Amino acid sequence: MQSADNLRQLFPESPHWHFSESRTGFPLLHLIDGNTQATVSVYGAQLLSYCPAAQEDVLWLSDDARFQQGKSIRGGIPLCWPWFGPHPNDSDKPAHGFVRNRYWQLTALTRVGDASLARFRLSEFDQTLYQPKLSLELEISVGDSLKVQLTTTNNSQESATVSSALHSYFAISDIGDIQITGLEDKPFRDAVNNNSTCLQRGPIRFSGELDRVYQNVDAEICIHDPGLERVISISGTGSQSAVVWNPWVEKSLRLGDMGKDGYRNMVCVETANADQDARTLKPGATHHLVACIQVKP
Ligand code: TA6
Repeated sequence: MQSADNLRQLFPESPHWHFSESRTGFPLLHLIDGNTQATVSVYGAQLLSYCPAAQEDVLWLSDDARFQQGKSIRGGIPLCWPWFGPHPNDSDKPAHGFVRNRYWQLTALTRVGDASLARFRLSEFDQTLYQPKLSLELEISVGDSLKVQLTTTNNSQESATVSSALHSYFAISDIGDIQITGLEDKPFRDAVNNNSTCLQRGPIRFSGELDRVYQNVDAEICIHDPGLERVISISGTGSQSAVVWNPWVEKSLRLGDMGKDGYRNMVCVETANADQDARTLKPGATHHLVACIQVKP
């Protein structure tokens, strides 16, 4: 595990990046581009915060987020890989895979144009959890927009199928006041209605727990937030599925780390390769799952 001090030696701090530690000692990377800032936990290679200039944080992080080894951090952009949701046939394995509960290696910090870029890598997997010889790289680019790219490479001689998601938690004024566009007329699996397949009619609005996996996603998804007077735009590439989720009251209590009424100020819109959008990589193949996030006034 690279400590904050190790990282300072490897990547001498600059006006564009510096390191700190969470209250539990997790190394944190702070990326700066002018008046735009982002914070990334090396544990999980997980974005925790993205504040464009003159904007409130675009990402939501629970007040009760646990920074404990072996647990996922509630908020930001957790990485779900190599399976999305419960393990397909082994309930003893962790939901959403295992890479969000691992320390990654920070391998590069640099400037590209007028953006600050960080690259992380995870290539050693616990063989009891996962056998295929795949490797993972995450690239985060912070500038006027945020680009998150999760790259899977199949280093084996066998094909491998992976489902995954950039499980983005967005900060909103109030769940009752927002609406989400860009998924109109798309089919979705409704996880709170016996996984039935339905069709999206009009914009998405919230009045209770909502947990849907949309397919045939091919356009920008927008979170319209009149309370914060902004629109958060999410565009995916290498993805034809998207997950929209709010746990509401009961599920928040069961989760236990959503904070008091935290559900009112967050919504997940996840750029994914989920369900039938899982991807099969031939030997030597590479797949990029990318989310581009920006705020429009
Ligand atoms: O992406 C939506 C979802 O699959 C929900 O069903 C809920 O389980 C959520 O992810 C959070 O999962 P987690 O394992 O992070 O508590």
